[in-house]
This record gives sequence, structure tokens and C-alpha cells, in this order.
Amino acid sequence: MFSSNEQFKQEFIDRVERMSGKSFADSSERDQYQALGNMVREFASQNWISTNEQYRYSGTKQVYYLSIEFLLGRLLKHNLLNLGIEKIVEESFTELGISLDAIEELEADAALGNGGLGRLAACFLDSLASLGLPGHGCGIRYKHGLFEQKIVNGYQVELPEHWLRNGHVWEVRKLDHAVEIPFWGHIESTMENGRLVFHHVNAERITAVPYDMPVVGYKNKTVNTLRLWNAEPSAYPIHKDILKYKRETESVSEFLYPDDTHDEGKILRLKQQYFLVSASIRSIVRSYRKQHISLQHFHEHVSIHINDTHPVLAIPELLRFLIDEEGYGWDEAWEITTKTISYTNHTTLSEALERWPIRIFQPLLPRIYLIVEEINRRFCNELWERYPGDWKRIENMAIIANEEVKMAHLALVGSHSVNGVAQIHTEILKQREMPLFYEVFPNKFNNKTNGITHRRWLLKSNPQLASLISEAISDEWIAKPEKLELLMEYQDDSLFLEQLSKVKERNKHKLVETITAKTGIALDPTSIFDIQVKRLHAYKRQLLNVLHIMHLYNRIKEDSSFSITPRTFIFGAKASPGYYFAKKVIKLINTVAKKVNEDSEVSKYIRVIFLENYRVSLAEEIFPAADVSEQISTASKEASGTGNMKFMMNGAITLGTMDGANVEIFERVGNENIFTFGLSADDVLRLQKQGGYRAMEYYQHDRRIRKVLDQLVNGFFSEEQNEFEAIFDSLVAHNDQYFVLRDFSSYVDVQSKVNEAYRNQNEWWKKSLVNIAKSGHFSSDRTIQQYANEIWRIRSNSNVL
Ligand code: 26Q
Repeated sequence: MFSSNEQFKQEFIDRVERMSGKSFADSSERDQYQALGNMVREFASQNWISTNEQYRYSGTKQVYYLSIEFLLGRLLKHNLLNLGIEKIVEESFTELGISLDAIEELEADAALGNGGLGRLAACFLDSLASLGLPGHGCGIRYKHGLFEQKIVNGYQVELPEHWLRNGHVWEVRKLDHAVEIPFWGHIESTMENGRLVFHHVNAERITAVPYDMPVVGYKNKTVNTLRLWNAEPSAYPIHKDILKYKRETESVSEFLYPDDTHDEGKILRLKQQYFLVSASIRSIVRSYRKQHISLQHFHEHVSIHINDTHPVLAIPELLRFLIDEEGYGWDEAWEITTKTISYTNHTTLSEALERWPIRIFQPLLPRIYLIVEEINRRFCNELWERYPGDWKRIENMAIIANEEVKMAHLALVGSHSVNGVAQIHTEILKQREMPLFYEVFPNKFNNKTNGITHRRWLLKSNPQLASLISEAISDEWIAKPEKLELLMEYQDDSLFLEQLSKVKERNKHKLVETITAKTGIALDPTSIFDIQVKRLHAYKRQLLNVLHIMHLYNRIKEDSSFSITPRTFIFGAKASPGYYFAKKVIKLINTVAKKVNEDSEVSKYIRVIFLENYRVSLAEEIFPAADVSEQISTASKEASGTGNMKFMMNGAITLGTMDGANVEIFERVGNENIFTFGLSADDVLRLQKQGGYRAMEYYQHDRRIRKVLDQLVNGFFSEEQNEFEAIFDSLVAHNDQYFVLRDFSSYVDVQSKVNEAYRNQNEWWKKSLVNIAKSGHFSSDRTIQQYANEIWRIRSNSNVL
């Protein structure tokens, strides 16, 4: 399409003028962004159409990835890169005196997700398309994505996010593919031709309108689809109060729920879940129908994956469709459904497992509830035959018990595959969290260790490192990330290590500029950049990190001869708005930051920065600038983590517990190239069985701990005395559920090992190199290929294109 810079520039200028109605000279950066976005989308459209046609005519098996979250971030540069036109655009822009970086800044992050789970879905879409696999996303087009975070006087304040304010160039509204979703009402049954037929009467109908986004594969002509559903009023409302109906309808896709296990049982959340699932299944079946007359072989041509239990109603919905709308009997419908659906679990925290009270579920989704009841009845009967008289076991495994629907149980029973997201996580699921189910369905359980797309998290976000790598080992790693291993040859190449350190230095400088522009705080780019960026959760233990910083402050103050390698501690984290403890930790970090940074004696050695509004676009600047990657969750609690992989791929060294995918990072890089500390998952599980440990003793006997904890409540920060009382109590009075004090000493020790290691620069960059070299395994291409081969049984068609 763009054969030369000249041709591109001409078309771009014409486009800007046509779209904006201004002369090019008068056009704004936003006009230019809009024009470029449109051109790129149109460019991708040709392959989008041919990919769809090719899927339709070849009849290849399709996978649909259902997820309540897709944390995409920005798409402009990502699409330019994958389409292979970023060079021509960049050069042409330079010739026109336009900065592509400035234009990129105008795109709002599509923040339709909270964190790990949503970002994983986005990485998976990129890998599916880049491997030429027929896989599509189905999600919700939230009007408001994850809230924007402001820090005011050290406190988190949430502002509504509005990514669609200036429109979104990548989406295409497809009104002719809209479907209607019924809620409320009741079910009547009649006998027709000797068969029970169910009618949903007096239902309130919501129209689901799809907005499609192209998912561009890396230079391979594949363009898959992300279909996001928008909730709109139906053309034939039965409601009298039409405005109220409109408001209530639109509220279904109004906002993304912030990850908040304290805020369960909201009816709107369940409505969102069914809305996503029902709209997606209807549209999947409709497109299947274009090639097949009956649904008898549906599971041979379609795979539906559910990202955690949030879309688990896909199981009863597909059953409902097959039985009520297609006339299948239960057994046949059940077989088709279970063979179609597979499920990923993302958590071991039992408090995070979804459960819905019947009193909410049944009135909202009367037909689906009847079906879930029937699934439960049949499942309990089977259990009764296998374990006669074992009431306790059956009650523990039932899908409906204690007036609640247990979504994870529904997922386990109604799918053919259940996977965890890291080896240790899958083992914990099998042995501890779901052993009863593992006993009944041993073959369903499998592991798929998470991955990240190296195209966004290395090639796009760290172009200098990407070039350095390509110069050394050729650019083969882009198509085959496991080739990064060839870098192992350069371990003793001091010139290469020197260049590696220079790239890091430049990336640190860049981050410093961003931070200084935002906060006015000057930072030392030669200090160790020690970074913890992730959602704020007690189990992720940002608290351990900040307690250690307080301890360092005390050491520097107490002992004038104490000296350490200068360190910059950087945090980025959003707390769910209703999560009191998490918000207190944010306040503590900011309070400590102020105290440290304003004390000239201390700030010689350490500085502390809390970066406001952590999000995908900011993350792209952060990972390339990191030296140390903080992955310090209480062992057994972090299912996998994916930030750990992004840091590793950018040459940071992990400082972490043996939890989640840290364990697999450890196995790959070896003891020499990672800093581990703290209790193991087995230790934690053993201690928990004994009812925990005595946190008070650590407070009483370790003077470092006592000093730091006292400072939380003795007005040391010249704050209100009880400002951090809740944190103090969580540790001492409530017996420290997350083993913060228990791991404190070990954390202090490993932190001082980091200091020593950094002093030997040659050795440090060697470690950094090994991390990069071994990071190919954590590409989501590897993960997706495993899902494709072992769960979905789909194949690439790229050779045909
Ligand atoms: C639940 C109820 C009501 C509202 C929201 C939610 C909710 C929303 C999002 C619950 C959980 C989430 C997100 C969970 C998540 O991100 N889990 C992370 O998944 C990653 C990808 O597998 C793992 O790497 C992380 O370890 C895991 O914490």
C-alpha cells in the first residue's frame, strides 16, 4: 500500500485535510493522530477481510477467548510494528517535522482490565494472531475503564476514566450483528410434540451491539478479531419508564469493576457476566451456522475458553442454546458443551473464588438457574454413586450449596480442561485447593505457565535493547523468542556487557526525565533502580518493601559510617477503591517517600518514588529502566505473576520469593542470577495449618522490626498518631496473615546481597544478560502454542495465506 515515503506522505496529508477540514499546516496533532489511525486501520482491513474469508472457507477450528477484561493499552505503534510499516511512517513523519512519539501520546490507553488477568488476555491475542492461529477475543466495551489514580497529600483519589472521549479509531460498530439478551421475567413450560419446551416470559431485553477491533499478527497477514459488546436499549422495550430503562440498560457496559474481593455479589456484575457470555455464544453460533447445518459437531470446529470463572455462564448458556433453541436432549447437549469449553484458574486465594447467592442469581437469570440446578442434580447423583453415603464430600463439591452457586465448581464440572498458570500454582490447585475434584477428574487438570508478548514488552518498549540483541544474534528471536538463548555466548564479552549497561543507563535517564517532569524530584540514574509495580494487595507485600526502606532510613540515621550502594525505590500500584488496608499502604509509601527524599543525609543513599496512575503505557517506560524486579508475594499466594517476566526480558534481576512463575525463572536462570528469600510455599502452608506463627515474638525480639513498627504509631512521621494503626494491627494484633515479619530478616539479608552484587559491575551485567537470554521461554507465543496443541487443538493456517 505504501510503496515509498513520498506516497505515504501525500496520502497522509490528503487524509488529514479531508478528515479535519483544515489545511495540513493548520492541522493539530490530534487531527494527525486521527488520520494516521484511520489509514492504519484501513490498511489492516484488507488482511482482516481475507483472514475472515480464509477461516470461513477452510472451515478451520476457531477458538474464542472469553474474558471480562482485556487490558490492551495503546495500539497505534503496536499495529504499525506488527503491520511492518513503522519505519516508513517514522521516516515520513520526521520528514514532515512530526514526532510519532508525540502523536502516540494522544491515544488513550484502552484500560479494560485491572491487572494480570486482563493484560494476559491482551498478550494472548497478540500471540494468537502472530502465530497465525484462528483465535478471537470476546469482551465488554466498558465506557469507563479502570479508574485514573491521583495522589493527593499522599492519598489515592480515583477519577473516572474516559478512554472513548475522543472516539477510538480502532473499533468498528457492527449494528447488523447485534443480539438481544433477556434478563428477569419467568419461565413457563409447555408440551410440544411430546417434548417440554421452555418460554422466557416478561423478560427485560438488552441489545448487545458488537464493536470489532482488528488484532494484527506480526508481519504475517493474519488479522483476527476482538469483539467487544456494548449494552444498548432494545428497539421494543416492554418498560413503561423509558428513560429509566435506557439508563439501566446502558449501565451494563458502563464501567469495569475494580478487582475487589471485598465488594462481592453486586447484581450488575452478574448482569455483565451473562451479557458477555450470552452475546458471545449467540454470535459464535451464528457464524458457525454459516458453514454447518447442525450443531452436532460444534466442538470439533469451535473451542471456547473462559478466562477465570467470570465467563463461566458460557456453560449453562451453551447448554440452554442447544436444548431450548436447537432441540437437543440433555446428554447430547452436555457432551457438546463440555467438549467445547475449557477453563483457566488464576488464583489460589479461596476468598477470591466466585460465589453467587441464589436470591440474586435465580430472579435475574431464571432459565440459566434451572439449568445450573439440573447440572448440579446430575453431578451430585454421580458423586453419590461413586461415594455412597459420603454426604460431607458431596456437599463440599456441589455446585449449589449453602444458598449459593459456586462458579469454580461449575467450571470444573462443565469443561474438559482446567489449567493453572504456573507449575507451582497448578500443583497447589491439585493438592490443596481442589483435591476432591482432582480425584474425580484427574485428566482435566493441566498447567500452562503464563507468558508475555515479547513484541510489546521488548521490541516495542525497549527498541535499543532489541537492536543490540539483533546486532548480536540476528533478528530471528522476534519470530522465535527461544533464540534469545543465543545471547548466552556473550556472557564473557565485556564489550557486549558494556553496551548492555549503556542501554540500561539510557532507559534509566529517560524514566528519570519523565519522573522529574511529573514530580520535580531529581533522581540519580547511576543508583540501582529497584522497582515494584503491580496492583496493591496485602499478599503482594508492598508493605514488606516499605518496612525495609524504613529500616534502611534508621540504619543511615543511627550509624554515620553506614554506607550502601545508592538505590532508588520505585513503586506503582492502584488500590481497589474499597480496599482500606491497600489504601493505607499507599499512604505509608508516600509518607516514607517524603521523609526520605527530604532528608539530605538519607537521600544521598536512597530515594523513594511513588508513580501515580500506573498503567500499560507507563509500564512500557518502567520495565526497560529497571535493575531490580521486586516479586515478593507470600509464597503460595501469587498464581503466576507476569510483571516478573517483563522485568526479566528487559534485563532486570528478580528479587523474589519462591512463588508463582518466580520458581520457573529461578529454574531457568539458576541460583547465581536471581535473589531469592523467605518462606517456601510448603513452609507457608504448614504454618497456616498450625494456625499461623507468633508475629508478636518477632516484634518483641527483633529490635529492627520493633523500631520500624513503633514508628508506624508513635507519630514519627509527624502524621496523626493513628494514621497507620491499621497496618500495625494487621501485623501484630491480627497475627500477620501474610508472614511479613516472618520474612523480614531474610529480606533484609537478600537486599544487602543485591548491594554487594551491584558493586561488581561486570558480574551484574552478566546476570542481566543471562536473564534476557533465558526469557524467551516466557513469551506468550510458547504459552499459546501449548494451549493450541494441548487444549484447543487448533492449527495455524498461515501457510495458506
Ligand atoms: C471479582 C469480583 C468482583 C469484581 C472483580 C473481581 C475480579 C476482577 C479481576 C477478581 C479478580 C481479578 C483479576 C485477577 C488477576 O489478575 N489475577 C492474576 O492473574 C494473572 C494472570 O494469570 C496472574 O499472573 C496473577 O498471579 C494473578 O493474581
